[in-house]
Amino acid sequence: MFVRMNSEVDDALRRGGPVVALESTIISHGMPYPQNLKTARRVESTVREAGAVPATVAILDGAFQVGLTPEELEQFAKTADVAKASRRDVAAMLATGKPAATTVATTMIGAAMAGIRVFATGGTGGVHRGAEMTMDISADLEELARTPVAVVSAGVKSILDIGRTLEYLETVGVPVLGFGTDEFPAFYTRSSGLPVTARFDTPAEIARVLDVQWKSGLGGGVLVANPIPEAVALERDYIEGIIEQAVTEAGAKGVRGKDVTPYLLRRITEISGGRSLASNIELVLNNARVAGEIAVALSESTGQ
Ligand code: PSU
Ligand code: MN
Repeated sequence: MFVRMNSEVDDALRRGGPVVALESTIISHGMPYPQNLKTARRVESTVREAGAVPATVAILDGAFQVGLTPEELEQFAKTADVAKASRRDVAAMLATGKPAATTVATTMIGAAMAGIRVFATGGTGGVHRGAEMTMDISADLEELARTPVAVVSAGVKSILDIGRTLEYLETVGVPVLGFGTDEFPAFYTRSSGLPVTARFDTPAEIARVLDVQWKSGLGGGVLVANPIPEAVALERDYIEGIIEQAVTEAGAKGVRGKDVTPYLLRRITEISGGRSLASNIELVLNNARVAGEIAVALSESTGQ
């Protein structure tokens, strides 16, 4: 009732074919126009090249729309004031029929409603630096705990407290699978010094773990951590300096609540003069490819 699929996604799911969900907040609040639109289109093509059907998710006309038309994609890329909807915002958005972009948490909700098991993004939300004072912890983490979707990301940006984010995921029982890595990646850099739950080197092995997670009744989500390609990774000291500046500015300006993450993402792009954006785009494409391959492997092994 509250989910609508385009016909391509619907057909693929009916025959047990591979589908990859994609989020819309990364388009509306995560990257500037026009790079956001160009990236969203390239991400969809990358999923197709891997053999899966892309399904960008957003809230439109009182339902989760799973699979956007090119015009709808453009609307989310160009409308500066489109709302960002996390779990707590969903009922109000659906009831009023207002359009909203979906975060990792709400894209997982829409994907699960549609029956999609694999989702590609850039980075997820997590425990913010200073959360011991602000209690700013992304709803993405609780969603990972409860909703059975695998999220392929390049780890989390160090705008967050990566150690506490992993502690939280451990507490709520979310497997963090390293794709070709023993270490949890830190978005712009390949390492964080912190271990993943388990390492796997092929999409088929990841698909097998997902199948066990869900068939065994363990349920909930899985975070697949896929490091940024070496060639486009940034130097740790360079990006850390920029992130610290952005976090300090956000504190001084009193930025709060759902505005914190979009503010930091925008400032990091501005301060780096677009250098961070180029890396961000490449890691998202890399995640889309790996998610496509995992979706294909899952579909081949389980027909879902
Ligand atoms: N981190 C990024 N890029 C993003 C986001 C996070 O590197 O675009 C977006 C995602 O949509 C994520 C959301 O789900 O920010 C988290 O927001 P919050 O911290 O308010 O939960
Ligand atoms: Mn928050």
